[in-house]
Amino acid sequence: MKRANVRFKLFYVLVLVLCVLVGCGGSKDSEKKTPEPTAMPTDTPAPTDTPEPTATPLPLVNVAKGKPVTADHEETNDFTADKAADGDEATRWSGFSLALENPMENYDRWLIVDLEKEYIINSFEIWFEFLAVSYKIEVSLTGEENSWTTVFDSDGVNPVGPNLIFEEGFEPVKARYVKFSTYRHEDQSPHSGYPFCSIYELIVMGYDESELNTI
Ligand SMILES: [Ca+2]
Repeated sequence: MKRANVRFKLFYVLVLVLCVLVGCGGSKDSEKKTPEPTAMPTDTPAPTDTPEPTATPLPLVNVAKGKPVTADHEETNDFTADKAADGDEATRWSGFSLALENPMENYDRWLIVDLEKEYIINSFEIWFEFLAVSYKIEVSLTGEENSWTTVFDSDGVNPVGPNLIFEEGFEPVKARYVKFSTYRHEDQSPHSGYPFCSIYELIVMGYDESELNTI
């Protein structure tokens, strides 16, 4: 019996030795392994923007340049109505007012450009030498008395000069005649006006619709 125990112990010791030699403390496979670094995901290529369809630019030009101009008043022969649309920024039209001498005198002055045919227009620019009252821009297909549509009204916000440039846009409209006219806003005193309505250049931006259709 003792011999059996001795053999058993020897066998047990032998097993322990083998375990130590072969690593019975657990399978190497069970050891925690440093996880293999996962490959960095490749960047998903950003979707390329679908290019916006590019609108064909409108062939806007100054359709008032060199066109016939009339006005209700010309200060002198040097400041005639045509000077407001001759394309020369050094020449000007001036309509004289007696407002300072006679506060009850009518401030109103007007100037009309005949574009000579119908255009689609959508903005204007005025190079003032001086103006201290309100003004409107009206358009018409015929130029007749009741045919005018107001596309801009300064409504009391007035370009008190000198040498101010005002540019305004409006909804595109078909027109042949463009009228600039002044008036005294209700908030303006009779004495607030300057006796001149003076414009270096009235620029009207537009295009010929019939030419656009052939592009
Ligand atoms: Ca001019």
